[in-house]
Amino acid sequence: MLIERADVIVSSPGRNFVTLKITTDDGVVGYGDGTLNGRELAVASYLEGHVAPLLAGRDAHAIEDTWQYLYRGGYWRRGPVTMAAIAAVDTALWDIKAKVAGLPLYQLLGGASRQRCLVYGHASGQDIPELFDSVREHLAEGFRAIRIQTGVPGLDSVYGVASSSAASVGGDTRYDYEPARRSALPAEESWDTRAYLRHVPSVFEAVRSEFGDEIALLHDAHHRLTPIQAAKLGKSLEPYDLFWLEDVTPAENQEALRWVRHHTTTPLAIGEVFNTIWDYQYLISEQLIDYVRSPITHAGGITSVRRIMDYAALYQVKSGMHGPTDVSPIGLAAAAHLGLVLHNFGIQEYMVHSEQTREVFGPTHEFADGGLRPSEEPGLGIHFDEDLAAKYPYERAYLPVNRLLDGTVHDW
Ligand code: KDG
Ligand code: MG
Repeated sequence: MLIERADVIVSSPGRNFVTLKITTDDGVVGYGDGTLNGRELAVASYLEGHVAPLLAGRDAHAIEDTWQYLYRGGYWRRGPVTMAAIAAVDTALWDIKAKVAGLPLYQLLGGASRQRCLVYGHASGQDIPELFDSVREHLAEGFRAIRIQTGVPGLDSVYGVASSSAASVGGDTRYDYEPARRSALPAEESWDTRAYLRHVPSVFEAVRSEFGDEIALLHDAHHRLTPIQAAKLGKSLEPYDLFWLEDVTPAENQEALRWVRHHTTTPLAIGEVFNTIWDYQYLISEQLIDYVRSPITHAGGITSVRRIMDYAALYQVKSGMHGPTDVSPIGLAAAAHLGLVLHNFGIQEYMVHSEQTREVFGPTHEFADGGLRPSEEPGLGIHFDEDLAAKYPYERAYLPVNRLLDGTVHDW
């Protein structure tokens, strides 16, 4: 069975997505996600100009060979654009293979190790009462693990905290928040680390005393801290028994996490901006992290995330794949299939996509009892509606930029 063609579809049902559609000479169609938030057109151009022309005529079943052909054969390795493009191809080929086999993808990957993948949702609020409402909504929906983000006194807006205007995207009753905003230029937000460090422990204290010890709590520091600030935060959150503390320092300086580790037993998660196994080699072998955050969409697809997780298993490091709205329902479906199989699965992030997004992608995975389970349909279980997607053309959108109070551009 040969690949006949590969088509790139950029659409914006509620937000921007890059979707790759691969069609075989037998007429089997597979879909892959290559969405790179705020840089979507770079992946689309990489796929259209440099990858799609190489795929026609290749054996659709030779997934590993195609992965190596695109990764090693392209000479230029790694990087988010390259690895999102390879991820889109890899995921679409797994979708095809499973459809041809007549099996849900998880069966081809080794079969289920659990009933469903534990997920965490995003509760947030500008202040404690708003946050509590959001936590209550999540509990009512069945979430057992919840990420907690709040506004910080003195700061106008904080990334990751839902604003009521976001509810207009797609018309859902609940909408977590949209990481990127549609605009010609990125929004600029101000940031004050000292105010943040003072505030966060009091938030977790309030949440634990209101909701008890059973619920798993997570927090994302968005790479904003120096090693010693991160160590202080980890230590100050120890009484609240976090499931994890995410992205405490910028991911580039990996040695920083050793400093954090020296000071705290709060579990650490990192890697949503990493894209290959090489980004994890040191962190995992030195046992500086507890959870791998790379999503299938940004790290070369199912083939390479599986490889990272098998390596991580040697060190008892677990998965915690990135799952914001900028990972499309295709990427999320792939994560649900792989997560069901992985022995060292930890947790899956699950931000609910807007209704518009779900209408276009037609996902069939199900959320129940605090977890996701892929459907039993052959393949990924995605029913992508191309005609509907065409009604939502790309709209420029960016993640916000953070500035410190003195005006300096900051990490985030
Ligand atoms: O595209 C970037 C966002 O998806 C990211 O900032 C969200 O940090 C995030 C998370 O953990 O979901
Ligand atoms: Mg994050």
